[in-house]
Amino acid sequence: MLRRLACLIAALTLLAAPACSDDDTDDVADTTTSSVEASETSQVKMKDFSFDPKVVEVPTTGAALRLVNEGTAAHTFTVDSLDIDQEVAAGSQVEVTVEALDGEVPYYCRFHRAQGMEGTLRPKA
Ligand SMILES: [Cu+2]
Repeated sequence: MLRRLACLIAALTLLAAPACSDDDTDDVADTTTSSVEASETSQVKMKDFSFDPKVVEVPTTGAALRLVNEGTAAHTFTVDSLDIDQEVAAGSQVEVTVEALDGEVPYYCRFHRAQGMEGTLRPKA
């Protein structure tokens, strides 16, 4: 995440940063090719500026989450404790794998957390 942040800052400074594109590709691959086998797919909608549902239940086997951005802005699905930081462009969707949880963990959108764009991942009982 720090590397991405540094990359972002570099991109903003230079207004163009072709050197950063490799890093972004790697991050996407890491997130989408996780070794965890998910048993079911849940959908999390991203809007301007909230998640639906706010509380996402994750089965003990882990889950594939389809992130659907229905908003007009780019959003991220970010879970610090699981090292997930997935950006989803407006109008597109991305699937991420979430491993089994020991307890509730917060997730949020990096761009709009201040607007209350956050939620909770909860282990399914
Ligand atoms: Cu957002």
